[in-house]
Amino acid sequence: MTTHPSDHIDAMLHESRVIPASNAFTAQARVNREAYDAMYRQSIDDPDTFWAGVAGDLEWMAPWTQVLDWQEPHAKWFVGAQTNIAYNALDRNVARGLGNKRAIVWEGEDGEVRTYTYSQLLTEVKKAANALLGLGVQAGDRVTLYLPMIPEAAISMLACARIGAAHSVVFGGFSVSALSDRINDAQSRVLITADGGLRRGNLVPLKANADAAAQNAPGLEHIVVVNRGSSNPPMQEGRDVWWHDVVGAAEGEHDALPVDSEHPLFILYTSGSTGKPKGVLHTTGGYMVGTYLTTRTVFDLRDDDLYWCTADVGWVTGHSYIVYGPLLNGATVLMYEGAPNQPDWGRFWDIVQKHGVTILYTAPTAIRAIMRQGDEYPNRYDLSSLRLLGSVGEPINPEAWMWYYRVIGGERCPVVDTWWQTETGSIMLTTLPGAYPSKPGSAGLPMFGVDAAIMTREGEELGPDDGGLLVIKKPWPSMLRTVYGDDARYQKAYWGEIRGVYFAGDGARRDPDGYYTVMGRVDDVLNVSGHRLGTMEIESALVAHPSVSEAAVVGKPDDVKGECVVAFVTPQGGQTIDPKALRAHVSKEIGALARPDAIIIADALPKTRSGKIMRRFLRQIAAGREIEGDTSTLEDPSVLERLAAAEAL
Ligand code: 6R9
Repeated sequence: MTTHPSDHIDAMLHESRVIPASNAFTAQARVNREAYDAMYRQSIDDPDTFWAGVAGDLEWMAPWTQVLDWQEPHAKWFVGAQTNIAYNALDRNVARGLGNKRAIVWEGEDGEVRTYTYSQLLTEVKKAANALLGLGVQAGDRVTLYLPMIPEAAISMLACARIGAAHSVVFGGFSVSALSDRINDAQSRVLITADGGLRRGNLVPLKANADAAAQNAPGLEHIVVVNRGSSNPPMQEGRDVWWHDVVGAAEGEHDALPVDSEHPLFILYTSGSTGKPKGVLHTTGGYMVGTYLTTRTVFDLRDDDLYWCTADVGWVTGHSYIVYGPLLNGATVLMYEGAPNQPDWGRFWDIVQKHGVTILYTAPTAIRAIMRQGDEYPNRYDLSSLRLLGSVGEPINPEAWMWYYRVIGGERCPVVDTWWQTETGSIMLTTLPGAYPSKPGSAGLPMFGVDAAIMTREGEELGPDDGGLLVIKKPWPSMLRTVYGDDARYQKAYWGEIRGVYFAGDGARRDPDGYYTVMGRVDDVLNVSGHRLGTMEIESALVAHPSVSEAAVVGKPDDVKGECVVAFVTPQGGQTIDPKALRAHVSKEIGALARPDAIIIADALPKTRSGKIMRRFLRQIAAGREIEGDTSTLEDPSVLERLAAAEAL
């Protein structure tokens, strides 16, 4: 693959292929065209009836008095109802006869396999819930999780939900300071971690990071440690406890706590356009209904499916489509701990063949990385168990879409490209397989209840084929409720950009058939391998280094990662900047995922006379393009030539 990603955007705009699902798939689709049309209509015209109908599939310990209470921009869904999402995911499924069905099939990077039936998972979750209660965790508290992809991650999340404590999962690739910031922001008293997690054969030292983070997290009282790697980390007396001791010794009986529909379920931090990550808060009832419905319909889920989502539970995709959505539906979920290229690039296909995976949900960056290695890897394996493929996290270029469809799906499996966000909680745009044909590169049609539009900054709605800002005009059940501890930021960032609508931060276009093509972020947020990174966050990490005076970070198109990080830095008087040290510094401050791919050292940055850095020009320089646009507002336009001539380190 040698094309440039800017060509991908171009290709997306000119892509005209239309690929229907096979007749065999369409004939049995859970939602066919008539059903989609009718359901979508009702979900927009009469949302109360529509959502009450979906919620009726689940169990509530007290009924709602009102489906939606909307005081813009604050929504309450299933007002006054009580429920418990862990109860719905586990007890309810055991009660309807799924006790012996496999809930989680886990494969470690080292090849170890562990299986939990719904009954076994329920027992483990009850024990973990009792262990957390024993450590003093109460309903309404926040518990931070910093775990590898092991079953205990799902067990911990469900155990928190079971006792009404909100979980805050911090991705295992985040650094010590990112972890302590998140523990402090959420005021967690308990952290659940592991000695380590396997990644490319090495044990990522999670417990050592947790110890270092605890130094700066004075409110932390206990660290629960799962023994994943038998690496024997130091345990601090009185503070640290082993998972196998506290969960192992806990009672196997526990009644799930009925909580209000609007009771906090989790906080998940995500990058925005300022330096400080936002704690996106999701609540119980609406999130449960949204993830339940979308998993069922988008993935056309059946009783005998073996469903595999390759995301990490540290991201929202892991929350909604590894843990909650699939388990609410009584599905069998495959969970894999490690890297896609361990021991080689055939690992995903080895897993598909070995376990008979039927539904695969992964990210374009993984598809492109695997595609680059050639067709030999997938061709070595029998992938005939697959019947549906999904994509999430960033725009998928038509070339990668076609490869996924052809080589992985054997032209037999529909591909669902799903657009959504940490904030939306569940899938918002996608083309339901069996209802409408796919258009490679385009996420497609709105999901139930999603009233999407394309607008200008001024709030003017645009017609077909005009590029603009993607907005959602009505509240939906799984939407975020606020930014934890900062409701003003919630109001401003999401409902204050364009009056009266939810501002997604993405640019998009809708074609005359109503299909949405999402082009990417319009704010200062990068999407690197499907991970959201704020340029301001990286800039503040860079200027925190003693050798750096000023920094500006921009994204550069990348064939595999989608985007990569380019940092422009000016030295602090008299200092020399060592790119290697600077990269290590960013890894330490945020995590390896934020490490700049290129560093350009300059004597000055392009600024307007009022001192604003013109990132637009930096993006052009980073991409090696000609400088375009009016440079006359710059204080010193000659800076641009010097930057363009500078070597990227
Ligand atoms: C689920 C998730 C959200 C941002 C979003 C957008 C990009 C996600 C996409 C997509 C085009 C898709 N994005 N899915 N862009 N097509 N199918 O990824 O959540 O980590 O919060 O990222 O990712 O830019 O705004 P999150």
